[in-house]
Amino acid sequence: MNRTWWKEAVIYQIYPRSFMDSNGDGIGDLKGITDRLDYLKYLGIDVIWLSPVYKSPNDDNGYDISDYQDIMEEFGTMADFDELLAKAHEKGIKIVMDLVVNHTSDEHQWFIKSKSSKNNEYRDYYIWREGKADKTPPNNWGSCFGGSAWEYDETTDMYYLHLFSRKQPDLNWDNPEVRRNVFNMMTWWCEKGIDGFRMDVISMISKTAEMPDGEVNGLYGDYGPYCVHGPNVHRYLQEMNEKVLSKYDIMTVGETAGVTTELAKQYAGENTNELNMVFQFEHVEGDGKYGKWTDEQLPLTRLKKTLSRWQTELYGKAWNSLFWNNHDQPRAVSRFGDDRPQYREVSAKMLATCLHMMQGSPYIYQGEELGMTNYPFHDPEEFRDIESINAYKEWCGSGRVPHETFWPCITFKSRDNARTPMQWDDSAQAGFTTGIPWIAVNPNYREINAKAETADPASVFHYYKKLIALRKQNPIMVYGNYELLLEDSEELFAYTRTLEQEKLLVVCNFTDKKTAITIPAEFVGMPCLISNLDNRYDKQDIFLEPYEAFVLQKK
Ligand code: TEU
Ligand code: CA
Repeated sequence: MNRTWWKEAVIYQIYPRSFMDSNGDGIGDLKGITDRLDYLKYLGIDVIWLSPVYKSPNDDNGYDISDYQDIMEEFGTMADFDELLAKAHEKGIKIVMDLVVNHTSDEHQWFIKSKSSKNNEYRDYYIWREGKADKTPPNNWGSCFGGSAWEYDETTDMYYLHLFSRKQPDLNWDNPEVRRNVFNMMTWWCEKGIDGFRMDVISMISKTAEMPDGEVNGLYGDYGPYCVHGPNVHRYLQEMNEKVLSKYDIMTVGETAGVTTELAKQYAGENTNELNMVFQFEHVEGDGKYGKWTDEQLPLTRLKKTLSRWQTELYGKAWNSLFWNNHDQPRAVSRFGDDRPQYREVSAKMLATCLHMMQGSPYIYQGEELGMTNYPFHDPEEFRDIESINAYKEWCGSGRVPHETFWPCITFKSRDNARTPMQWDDSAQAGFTTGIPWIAVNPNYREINAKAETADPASVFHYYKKLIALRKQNPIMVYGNYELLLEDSEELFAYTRTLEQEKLLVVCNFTDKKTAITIPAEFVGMPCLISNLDNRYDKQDIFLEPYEAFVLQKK
C-alpha cells in the first residue's frame, strides 16, 4: 500500500462559528482560529478541516453559499483567510476546505439569474420542474430539513429542487457549465495553496432524469434511489479529479451519505481516480425512532460489526476515515461513552483509544479532545439549527408525537449539541467570546475547558495528544491489518492490528461494569503502549474497570 501524508494525518474539524470569537460579536471568526493555532500545534494535529467560511446568509450556518470566492462577513475577510492559511502552514498544519457544491444559497448570483426567467442562460444551473396538474409539487419527495423538497416559484410558475432547506437549491450537475464553473472555483482555491477538500453530500450531485414519487416513510417520499449515488456521480468525480484534483498534492474526503463498502471502493479506491477517502455513516445512523431522532444507543455488537466490516473490506483497496462525531452529530462521549461525571473522562479516553488504534485517518471534532458533552437543552427556543427547529415543529408542533416523548430524542441527537462554543477556560462564556454567544455555552465549561486540561497531564486533552504522537511513532497504527476479537461480547470491543511481525492488542470496555477478559497468551506481559487507567496487564485473566482501555504491543 503506498504511503501518503493524508493516510498518516490526524485531522481536526473546526466549526468556525463556534470555535473562537476575536471581536466580541459572539460569533467565531477566522482571526479567532489564527489566535488558537498554537493550541492545535500543541495537540499535534496535522490538518484542519475548516467547515464553510464562504459568503452565506447562514440559513444552514454556511452550508448555503452565496459566493464561493469571498469570505462570510461575520467570519472576517479574505485577507484574514490568507493570514490563517500562511500561519497554519508556518506551523506545519494543512488546511482542507469544505466544498459545498451539491447546492448553493438561493442568494447566489447563479440562482438569482436562474429564477428570473425560463430562458435565462443560468436557468439550467438548477433543477426546475412543472408542478402536477393540481399545482402540487412535481413529486412527493421530502427535504432533509422538513417539508417538501420542492419550492414553488411564482415568477416562472415552476418548482425548484432543494434536498435541504428551501434556501439551498440543488445545482444541476448534468449541466457542463455548472461543472466547469465549480472546477474553476476549486482550482482558484488550490492555487491559493489550500491542502484539499471535504466534499459536502457529494454522493448526491447526480440525479436520475426521471423523478418519480418515492417510497413514503413519515410525511414525504424518499428521494434516495433517485438522488444518492446517481447515474453520473462517478463520471463527474473522475472529471473533477482529471481537471483539478490530480494537479495538486491535496487530500480529498467525500461526505457520502448512504455509502456502502462496495461503493466506497469506487469513490475512494486506490486507483479509481476519484477521492482519497469517504465518510461513511453506517455506525452513526439506523438508530432512529422518529426519523433520525432517538434517545437510545445501539447494541455494541452492532457498532463492532459495522466498524469491523469497514476495516476489513476496505483494507488494501480504499482508505477509511475514522470519526465518532462532527458538526452534525451529538457529542461522542454522550452518545457512545458515558457523560456522567464519574465516567466522562475515562470513557472519553476509551473512545479515543478505540478509534485512533483503527486503520484509517482519524478525525477529531473541536472539543472532542476535551471530552466536551451534549448540551442540557430545556426549551426548543434554545435550538439554533434549522434541522432541529424544523424537526420539532414537524414532529411535535403538528401533534404527531407528544413533547415528552419526542424531547429526549431531539435533545440527544440535535446537531446543536456539537455547535455550542468551544470551551477555552473558566472565565465568562468559557473564553469563547467577550460578547453574547450566538448559541449558549455549555454550563459545564467551568470543569471542562482547554486551560484546565492542557495544564493537567491526566486530562482527556493529554490523552489525545499522546495518541496523536503514538501514530507518528508507530506505522502499525496507520498501516496494520485489523482483526476483530470477542465478536459476540456486548461489553468489550477488542481487536488486533498486524504489520509484518509486529502486533497490537486493543481492548476497550464500553460498559460501566467490571468486566473479565482472558488476554491472548501471545500478549501476556507485553509492553503497554497506552491505557486510560495505567493498570498492569501481565496476567492472562484480568478484570477491566468500567470503561478501561489498553493497548499491548508485541514486536
Ligand atoms: O450534511 C449532510 C446530511 O445529510 C446532514 O443532514 C446529516 O447527515 C444529518 O444532519 C445527520 O443528522 C451536510 C453537512 O454536513 C450539513 O451540516 C449540512 O446541513 C448539509 O450537508 C447540507 O449542506
Ligand atoms: Ca466574531
